[in-house]
Amino acid sequence: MPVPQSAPGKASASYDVVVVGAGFAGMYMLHRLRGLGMTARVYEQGSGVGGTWYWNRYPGARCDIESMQYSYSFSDELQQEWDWSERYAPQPEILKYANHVADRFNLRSDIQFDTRVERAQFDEESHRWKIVTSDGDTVTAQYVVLATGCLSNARMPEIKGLDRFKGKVYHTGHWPHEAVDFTGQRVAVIGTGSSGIQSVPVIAEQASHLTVFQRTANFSIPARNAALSEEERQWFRAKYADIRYFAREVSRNGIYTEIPDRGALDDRDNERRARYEARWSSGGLTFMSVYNDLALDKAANDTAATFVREKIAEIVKDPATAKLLQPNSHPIGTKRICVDTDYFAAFNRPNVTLVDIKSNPIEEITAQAVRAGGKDYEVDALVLATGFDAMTGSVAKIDISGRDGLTLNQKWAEGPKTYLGLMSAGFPNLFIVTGPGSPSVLSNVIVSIEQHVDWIADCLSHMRAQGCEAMEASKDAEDKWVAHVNELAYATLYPQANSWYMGANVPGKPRIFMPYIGGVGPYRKICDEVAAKGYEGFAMTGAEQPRKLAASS
Ligand code: N01
Repeated sequence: MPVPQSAPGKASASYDVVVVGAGFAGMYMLHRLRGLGMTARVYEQGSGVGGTWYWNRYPGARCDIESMQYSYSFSDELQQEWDWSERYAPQPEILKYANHVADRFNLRSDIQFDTRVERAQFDEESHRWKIVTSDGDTVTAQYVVLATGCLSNARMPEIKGLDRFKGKVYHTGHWPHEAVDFTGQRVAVIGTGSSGIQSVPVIAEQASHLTVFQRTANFSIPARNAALSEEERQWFRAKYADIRYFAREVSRNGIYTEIPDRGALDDRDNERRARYEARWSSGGLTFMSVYNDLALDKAANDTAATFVREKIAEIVKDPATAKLLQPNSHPIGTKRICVDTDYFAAFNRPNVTLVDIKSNPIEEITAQAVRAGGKDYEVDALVLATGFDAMTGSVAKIDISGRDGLTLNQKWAEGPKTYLGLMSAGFPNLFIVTGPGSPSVLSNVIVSIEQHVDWIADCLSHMRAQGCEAMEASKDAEDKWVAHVNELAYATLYPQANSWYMGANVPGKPRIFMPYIGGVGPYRKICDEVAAKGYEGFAMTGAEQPRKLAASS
């Protein structure tokens, strides 16, 4: 198929679509837009493609979803030809894959790297967006697609004295491109979410001493990572049609795995233990799919949480350290469960110390130490594994104004409001890929990315066929969707945790459960039905009837 491309070189004037971000979402969006014959410009603040996999280069970074599934499905040739080397791909390999996709589909000519979108302003007369970039360019586009990622805005913790520290400071979400060698150094890791848990065992191998500062103990399941054999790859490849269908249409989380047929309390103690043992041995996120009520029923959840706590006590030799590492503050799975390689065992090493900063908070950072509980822990380097301003952080950094000059930050001041996680009322022709209110971070995100991108591309094609030039979520549909997202979330145990799903990790951020918990399969059906009913809940306006939109919102 001939691929229409926008003029290469300096952005000058106008495009059908401006896409923000060249991660997995932005790249696939560009590919689909070209297929529709639309002109598009992708702006990417990094110097390369890959999004989260471009930035998160910390030691031990790898995907917690199996590589054969954490990959694009839109091209059968691509999925048949790419060789994943391990069950869980390490970050460099995922980045290599992203670059391969960019080259294979010739995407780079429409991507402008090292460029941030600073501002986007909707013009109500022309129904077009005016976009201002960090290099001072102003371009216009009929549509803007925010493919900015859910976990791409690394968050520096507010710790007194951080700027006075004389050693090197690294954030896991913004890791340098050159190799970092901790050999012979005293290193501190602050934070024990997925990034901390993945990096601790690897840094421990290098550092002369590693001190881990833990505020909240986390549940983590062994990855059981291993090299993939050619046989295993071929098994997946032969079954890809079924696997991808299941992930998209049937599963709740975009992962090919058994669907549990019973609750945890339906089994006797020994049967339950045997099931948990089996999943612990096979490893990975699907530990939470042993039973169908682990996210719903506290008593059921307690059985899984107790099992993991017992495992931690078996692995960690020092009882006091084991006790500190046993999570007790939240039901298992209500903070994103971690998947590790030898995390708990790392605390058996003589060069690793755990410091409990829940009971003895960090007071300050001095020129050469982390001071907590009145004690100075002297270190040469600080690793901040303190997470992200998730789901809304990267959108909030762009100054977006819609109808009547209302900014998206003003509209979302009390929490993000979207219809289907795809659009926000008052912001016509602005789409969000895996936005708040969609399954996004509760799923194998590439499955959710492909679903959103396909939906948006089909929608643009429909608008073109109907001669529409603007589309907008109605406020009524949005209010109902936000209520639905909340109702489902509060029927689960998730809101019991101070998680980044709730915005609880960012001081001052509104506490609202942001992702849609109803499941990937059911969510897709809802989106498809909305489209089949002529984009129910959205108002579309043709060039000749511009007032209809304003009246409907
Ligand atoms: O971030 P987090 P992350 N002082 O927010 C602590 C994805 N991911 O980068 O829990 C001291 O989970 C904070 O403590 P607390 C994955 O979806 C995927 O680890 O707030 N401590 C917590 O321990 C994941 O869920 C992979 O009490 C402070 C930690 O820092 C998401 O990204 C790999 C602090 C932050 O944990 C985020 O993970 C990595 C402070 N001021 C990440 N502020 C894959 O495997 C924060 N903390 C694909």
